[in-house]
Amino acid sequence: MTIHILTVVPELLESPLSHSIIKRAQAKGLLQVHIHHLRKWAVNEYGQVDDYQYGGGAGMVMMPEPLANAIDELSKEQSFDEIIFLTPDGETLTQKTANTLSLKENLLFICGHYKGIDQRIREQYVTKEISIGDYVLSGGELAAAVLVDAIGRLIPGVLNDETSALTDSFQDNLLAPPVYTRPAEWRGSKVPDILLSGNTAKIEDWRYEEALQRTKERRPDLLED
Ligand code: 6GU
Repeated sequence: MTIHILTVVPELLESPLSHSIIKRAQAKGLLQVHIHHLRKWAVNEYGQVDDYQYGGGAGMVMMPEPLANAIDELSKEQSFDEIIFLTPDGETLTQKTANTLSLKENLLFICGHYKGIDQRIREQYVTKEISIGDYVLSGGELAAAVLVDAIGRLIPGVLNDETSALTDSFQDNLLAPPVYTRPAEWRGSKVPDILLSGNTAKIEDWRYEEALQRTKERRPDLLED
C-alpha cells in the first residue's frame, strides 16, 4: 500500500511513522508513506498556501490552487482509491473504516491547518472525510498519523502471531480482556488461576467472558450493533 500525505508541517509526521510496527511495515516493503510539503505548490515566492476567509472572521483558510495542483500532480503517478481529508467534522474513525481502508492500494491524505481548506476542494477532490474523535486538534497531521497507524498495522503480513490484530479491542465489537505477565503473584495480587491452568479452551472462554463483561461495563453501545 502507498499512502501520500499533503501537509504544511511535515515534521509533525516524521517521528510517529518512524518507529515500531509502522517502521517495520515500511522496512518489509508492505507500506510506503510519502510526505509532501504543500509549500512546494505555493502560489508565490513567499510560499503562500493560505489566505483570509471570505465573509470575514479570524483564521486563515488553505487556498484551493496549491491543493489542486498538488493533487493533480500526484494523481499523474497513481490513481488514488480514496482522497481523504482529515477534519473534525468528518465521519468518526472506527475499526471498521480502518479494516476497509487497509485493503486499498493508493491513498492520499490531506491535512488541514488554520481554519480548514477551501470548500471547493472538498467538493471537487475529496472522496472521504475522517475525524479521529470529538475534540479539536491544531491540524490534521496527528490525526493522519493515527490513521496511518490504524490502517498500516492491518495490512496483511505487517503483524505476526504475537501482535495479531485478531485479538485487538474493537475487532468483533468487543474490548480486549485483561492481560497479565510474570510474576504470577505481585505485591499480594495474583494472576487468575485459569490463565496458569494450561487449558486453552477454558482460557479462551474466560477471555471471551471478561471481554464481554468489560464491554458491557465500559462501552455498552458497542453491543447494540
Ligand atoms: Cl482529523 N483534525 C483536526 N484538526 N482535529 C480533529 C480531527 C482532525 N479529528 C479530531 N479532531
